[in-house]
Amino acid sequence: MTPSTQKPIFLTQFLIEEQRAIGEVKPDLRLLLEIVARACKRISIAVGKGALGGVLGDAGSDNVQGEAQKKLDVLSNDILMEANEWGGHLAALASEEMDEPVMIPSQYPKGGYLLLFDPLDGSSNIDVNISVGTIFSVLSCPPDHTLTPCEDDFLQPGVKQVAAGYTVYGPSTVLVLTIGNGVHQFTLDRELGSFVLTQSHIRIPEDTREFAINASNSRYWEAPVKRYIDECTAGKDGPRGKDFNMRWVASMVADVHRIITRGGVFMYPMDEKSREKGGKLRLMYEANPMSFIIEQAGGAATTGRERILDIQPSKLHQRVPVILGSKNEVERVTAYHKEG
Ligand code: P6P
Repeated sequence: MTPSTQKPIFLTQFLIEEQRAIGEVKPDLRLLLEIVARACKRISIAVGKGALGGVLGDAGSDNVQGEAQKKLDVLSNDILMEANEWGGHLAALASEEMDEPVMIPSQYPKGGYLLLFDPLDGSSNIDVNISVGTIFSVLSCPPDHTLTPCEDDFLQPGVKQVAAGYTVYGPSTVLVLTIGNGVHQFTLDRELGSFVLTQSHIRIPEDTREFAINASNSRYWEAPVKRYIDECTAGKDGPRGKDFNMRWVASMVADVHRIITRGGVFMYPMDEKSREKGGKLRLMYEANPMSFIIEQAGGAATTGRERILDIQPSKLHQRVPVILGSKNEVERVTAYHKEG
């Protein structure tokens, strides 16, 4: 699509037309996604100010994960909370930055959805001006719990997501979204203050020559991962018969967006360093939304041993190994795990 020569399609119009396409017009879901997008616009503005906004550096507090919070972590979380508490679409929210799910304040109406988010993923990159992002996931609240939701209501496998998306705050601010009928990209037009459709029905190449992993952890990797990476780095003279390239931004949103854009495989596998915690990345608001998006774009997402979207969660902040991206590469790594 050539945006400059065609009438722009804004997020609202797209969502209305998309919901007609899948046969069910759910105004509440559309309005919820529009609210999240507006919150991401505000986060984009705050992130974009950098040192001029007085929001760089540490907040002087730790989050539920025991990680030092950046000022922008706290601000982004506040923006998403404030934007979503009054809309009437949610029964409750959950965030990487908060231990417990947050109930909708009593003065506001409740709705039938549960929203989970990592308000500013990759925030350790903020102070060095590298892309960061917001990741979000939408579940339906059990109908008999919308007035009295509890943590267990969030513990649904990723296949139950009704929507998922991320916004990457990079050279441009890009929202990537699925409501179960393909993956679509919207770029923030800063003059209009609106997200404009810039790519629809994105498909990830099934093969790739690019992998993303934090290679400093190689001494902790399991044998199947070592085998896969060694084969990639052996290049065209090795068993793969082709050279590979490596990228690692240390910001999942940026690494996944590169894969959505040109293919590749992203790996934060189980390793001896993170085994005790179950992995590095969080299932509910990192792995699940990203896996939904990747699968909707024709890719694959596993822990190395099982499909991520099939995992039955046991805890809100549980962690999992993640291998996702170009289908044939993810299936190869998963096959190596099966071979042991
Ligand atoms: P490491 C960011 O903190 C994050 O959760 C992901 O966005 C990213 O992929 C990963 O951790 C980076 O981890 O160990 O390379 O710093």
